[in-house]
Amino acid sequence: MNDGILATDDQIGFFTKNGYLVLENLLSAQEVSLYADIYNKFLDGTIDTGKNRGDLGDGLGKTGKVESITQIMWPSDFMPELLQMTYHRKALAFCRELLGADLNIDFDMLINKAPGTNTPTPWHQDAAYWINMPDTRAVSCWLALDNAFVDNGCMWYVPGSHVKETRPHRYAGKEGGALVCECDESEGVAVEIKAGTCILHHGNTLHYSRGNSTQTNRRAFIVNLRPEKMIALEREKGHDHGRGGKAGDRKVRNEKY
Ligand SMILES: O=C(O)CCC(=O)C(=O)O
Repeated sequence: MNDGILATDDQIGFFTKNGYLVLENLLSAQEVSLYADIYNKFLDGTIDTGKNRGDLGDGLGKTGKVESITQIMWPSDFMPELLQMTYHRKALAFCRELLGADLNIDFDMLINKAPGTNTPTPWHQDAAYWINMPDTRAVSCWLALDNAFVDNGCMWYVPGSHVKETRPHRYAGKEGGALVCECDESEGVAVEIKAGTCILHHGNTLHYSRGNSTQTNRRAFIVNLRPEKMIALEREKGHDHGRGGKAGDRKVRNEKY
């Protein structure tokens, strides 16, 4: 996966069937180290993200100095050069091949599970957080900046769930916090990956991760893409994924149920 390299038929076939796809070694070890340094500046507040920073695990895990699940919306608003760097460029190029040349980046975010925070990300489909759109093509790129494995909160997916109905969602804990739907590990597969590898999932794919019970961070950098016309539709209706200090504005928006 890099600028101008085609997605293979096997990759497209796997994603179409399963609703997720692993892209090994998207970043080199050197690039991982560069991104990890940047990421740490967001985490330690050197880059102040104000109310774009929130706790996705609010009400789900322990309370303390560190968020149960740190979520920072729109890191590229605070560091615009990220948009021109390897990860965003490769994500855009590959996803256009996977789902269409009209795709663009909708938003980006950081989700970290700090050491010992032990807070699972509840089972959900991203589509539940979003307004219903006539074109449902959507893909999230989940780049690991640490090796991600079961005990520190690697991602789990339910293969094939992206082509089924979006399940009813509700708040998992506090109002404004993470959403959850009925699902459990027996339906899913855990996808352990190395730092520098990226997993793509469709906007309707059921996913989840266990809490981090280890002594090191589990840092993920996420870039979300969809057709430009759908991005324009969202903005027209006032939806911008927590931009401008609204990280805690999470709710069921697909409004089917
Ligand atoms: O990193 C996690 O634990 C959850 C990520 C997630 O839900 C997403 O990228 O849509």
